[in-house]
Amino acid sequence: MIIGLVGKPSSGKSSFFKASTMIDVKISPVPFTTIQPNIGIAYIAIDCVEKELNVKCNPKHGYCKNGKRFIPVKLADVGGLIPGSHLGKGIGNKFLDEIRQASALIQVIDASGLTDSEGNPATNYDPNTEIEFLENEIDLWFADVIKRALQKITKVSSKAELIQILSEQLSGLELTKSSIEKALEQTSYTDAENFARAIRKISKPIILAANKIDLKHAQENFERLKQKYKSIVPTSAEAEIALKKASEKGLIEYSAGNGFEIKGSLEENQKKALDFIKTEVIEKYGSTGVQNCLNKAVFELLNYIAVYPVADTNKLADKDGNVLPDVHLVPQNTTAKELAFKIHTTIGEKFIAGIDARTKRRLSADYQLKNNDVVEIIFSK
Ligand SMILES: Nc1nc2c(ncn2[C@@H]2O[C@H](COP(=O)(O)OP(=O)(O)OP(=O)(O)O)[C@@H](O)[C@H]2O)c(=O)[nH]1
Ligand SMILES: [Mg+2]
Repeated sequence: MIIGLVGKPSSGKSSFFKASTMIDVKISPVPFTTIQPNIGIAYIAIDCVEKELNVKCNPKHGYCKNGKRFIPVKLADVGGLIPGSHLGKGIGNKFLDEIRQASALIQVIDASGLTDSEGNPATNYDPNTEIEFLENEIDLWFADVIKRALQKITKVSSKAELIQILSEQLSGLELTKSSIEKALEQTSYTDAENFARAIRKISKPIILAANKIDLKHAQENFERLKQKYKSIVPTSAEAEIALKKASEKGLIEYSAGNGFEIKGSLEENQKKALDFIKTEVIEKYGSTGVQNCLNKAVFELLNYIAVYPVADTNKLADKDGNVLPDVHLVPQNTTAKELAFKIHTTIGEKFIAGIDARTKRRLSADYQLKNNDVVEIIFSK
């Protein structure tokens, strides 16, 4: 799965990226610092089922710490968008092609209101303005990609054929047939711009990260925006970077998504910085919000669930004996057979049945998986 970070210049996209991946990318208050996209691995955190099932897991991907399972996802940080990017303003919008395959977008906004639409210093800029223009720029980029694909369509004789052709032509956008169908219910594909807006909303929903929440006025802006937008999470990417660094140095005990405990002896400036994060971020919002925002993108915005495939329901392991080796993040209503295809095309094609590891019950091809299901897929050899 890919999650894309979008937003105006200087909102803190690269800071959010660094806070999530700990890859040392360039961060600066100068607009358009990022030109070449940054791609890295971030983690979605869930309560691992190892405790409930009384085993110790050996993840093949990601890791498990204190019962929290960290599942890798791809995160992409791209350049800043400004009003008119679709007309080539700023650095244009072509770099968005890097996030064609994204399942969800996180718009990083500067909740402090201390930068304007182009990322330059300002006082009392209303972050609502950037939320609105940004969605529009994303939709117009999407419309461009879709228009180019639609040019190749000449004659269609049925709705099913239309959906088939659209899904082939738009395959680069990682769209499901059902999302195309839903968009077609709202508008005709010949109205490319409205069709693009509809399908963008369905296929690449946006969650807001109200970033720089540690700064003055950010709280009041956030409280106001919260009334209008359902998917919005207060974040301080800068605080998350500082906590992860302090943790690496052994100064604090910290696990992303929580508060922290001081354990080393601190210099005066380190103590001051950590005190600030504690009173301005952790005590007000519970965490720096970065982990929370990634999690919400997957579980609330996309409504995904986590499932654990295993090769042996008694040992809860793969064929090499790794216990609970994998966790897959899949859309709600994913069936046992669809999961088999996600694991491997051949396993999907040779699917016989699934087995629920908890009940040992047999699961049919169209069994809809539930969150935290542990399943074995039986397939013909
Ligand atoms: N106080 C505070 N400053 C932040 C936070 N996140 C980012 N910043 C600062 O905001 C400025 C811009 O951060 P970047 O991460 O480079 O922003 P960007 O969105 O990647 O910018 P472009 O690449 O130019 O589009 C830097 O000076 C960061 O240190 C935050 O949570 N709190
Ligand atoms: Mg950047």
